[in-house]
Amino acid sequence: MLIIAAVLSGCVSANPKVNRAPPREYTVTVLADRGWQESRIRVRSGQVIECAAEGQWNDHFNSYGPEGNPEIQKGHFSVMAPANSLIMQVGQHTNISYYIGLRTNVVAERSGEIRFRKNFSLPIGMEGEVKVKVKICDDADGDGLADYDEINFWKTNPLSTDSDGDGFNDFEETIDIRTKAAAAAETNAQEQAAP
Ligand SMILES: [Ca+2]
Ligand SMILES: [Ca+2]
Repeated sequence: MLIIAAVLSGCVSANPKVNRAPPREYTVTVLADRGWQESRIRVRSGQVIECAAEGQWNDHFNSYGPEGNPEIQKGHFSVMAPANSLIMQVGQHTNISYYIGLRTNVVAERSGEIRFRKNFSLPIGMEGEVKVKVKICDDADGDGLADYDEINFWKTNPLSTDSDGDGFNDFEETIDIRTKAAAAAETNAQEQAAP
């Protein structure tokens, strides 16, 4: 019996832990005239990295936002992404890059420090900067909703991808709620605006 208890407790400790702390938030400046730029933000494998970027990079002819130039695709960093767009890696010596653009959520495939750069173009003659708001969230059940938001906002189970067991996962259900809430707010505004 003791052996079974030991094995069971081993299983329990292997379960994902729910992190009740609010997400960590940072702002990172990414310069146009540099290569990879370290952020000093470390993530663990499985954490969700939420990025929202704004600002502009310029050369003599054009300005580019974080979404880059969609007419020219470049695949120099193992991701096919618009030229002059914002891209990210987790750690050095990785062959995985992520296209960030204006707004993207990434699940870290490994642990390490995240870093950013402008997708391939010659940095010479370019200037400007893009600011990236970065939010690091734990997501114990891997459903794309942060533990903190599940506990405090959605009131869903941070250890279940389908809290009410109806076959629709929590992420899909919260998208639905968000859409309905936005529509209701719009209807309210229209009703109030009506004479
Ligand atoms: Ca979750
Ligand atoms: Ca459900």
